[in-house]
Amino acid sequence: MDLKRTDFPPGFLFGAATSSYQIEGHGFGGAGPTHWDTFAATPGNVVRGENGARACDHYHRFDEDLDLAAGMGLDAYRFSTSWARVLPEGRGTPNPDGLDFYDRLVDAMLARGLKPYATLYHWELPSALADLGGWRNRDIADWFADFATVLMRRIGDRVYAAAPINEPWCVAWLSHFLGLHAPGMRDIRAAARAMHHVGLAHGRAIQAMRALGMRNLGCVTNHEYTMPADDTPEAAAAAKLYDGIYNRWFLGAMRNAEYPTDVLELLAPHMPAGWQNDMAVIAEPVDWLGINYYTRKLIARGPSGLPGDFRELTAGLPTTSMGWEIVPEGLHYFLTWIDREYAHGLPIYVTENGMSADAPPDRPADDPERIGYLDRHLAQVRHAIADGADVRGYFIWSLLDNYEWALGYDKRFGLVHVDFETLERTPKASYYALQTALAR
Ligand code: IFM
Repeated sequence: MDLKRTDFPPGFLFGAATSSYQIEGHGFGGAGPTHWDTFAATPGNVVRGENGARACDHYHRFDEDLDLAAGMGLDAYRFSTSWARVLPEGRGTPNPDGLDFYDRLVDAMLARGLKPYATLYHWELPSALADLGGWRNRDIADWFADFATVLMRRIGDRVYAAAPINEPWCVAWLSHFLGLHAPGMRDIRAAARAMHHVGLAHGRAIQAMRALGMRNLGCVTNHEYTMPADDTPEAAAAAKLYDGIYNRWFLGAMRNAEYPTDVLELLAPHMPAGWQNDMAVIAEPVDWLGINYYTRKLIARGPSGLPGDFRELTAGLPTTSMGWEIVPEGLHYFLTWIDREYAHGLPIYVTENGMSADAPPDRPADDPERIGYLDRHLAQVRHAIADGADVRGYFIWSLLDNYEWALGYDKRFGLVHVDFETLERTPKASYYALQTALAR
């Protein structure tokens, strides 16, 4: 790996990211059922019907996992908290074991010198709230703020930074329009409502955490570098709308208190009444912006010709084992564009970047492609900083191989290999490459 710590400004943070349902083992510790458990139990949704009941058993092995994170020389650890572990019914009586778990987890990070970066919600909605309409129900904003209060009353004094929701696009569009994640809906009215309520819940949770005196609060959005698949006006229009839904909707609302007009043309008929009155709450001030970046998309109009129906193409570039084209310059694009258009002086963190890679079965810790991927993306981070973007940190997805949602346990994003039979952890070559680079 070419990089060394001193290539980055003093204080630049290096971290790794994970999420609760993907690693903890949701079956342990009295967590309530979630919409991911039922989505996975419904045939056809998840490869082999796999779920997060055991995952990496981080619930019992977090000391070992945090030793690995600290042993790599990381400065920070980005984790998420399970709503259903803290409040098994989504509201009402907290689960004492759930609160104790996050309490111990945060202390364990601090004991190892890792700054805790908490995300309140990374996709496992309590089933009791899904039964009430989940993200389609406006009340979710208040339920979520109450969850934020219950949890952060316990750990908020020690988390270094917090963000309410990971990747609002996935929570809303991927899950309610494309139907590829829980709750697996394909309905434009459901999607429009989720697109709005996710932002409202974000704003209400920021207010709730501020009321507890917390600082260093942010938002985390995911982005795909979008281009038309060909020179036709249809492809240009499709790519523009895709970019609006994916890249401009949430940042527009959270940072500028407005939705992009091109996307509103599509969604306005399906939005909840009075949505305009919520924009100030959605745009509640934050202290930093987090961006998750993995790939680009070449977009053409979909077969139905309806707006919102897209075809996604590739152009033969090298891909990860997810089939995602590797386009590091997209990271530079987003860091500089977001710095210009949405940051308004706030620092930016790359809160997720990384790749899934298959390794030969007899050498599961061999991952030269990941070393190359990280090197090339970190070079783009440096380039963006040189171009004036205020980037303060970089988190690799992910510390461990884990549950990759609808793709089950096949896709391996970890710096550390996990044997899902024995649960043995083995640092990969990329782990050691980073360890060396960060010590330089
Ligand atoms: O595994 C996911 C994570 O949950 C959210 N961001 C993208 C990752 C890779 O798909």
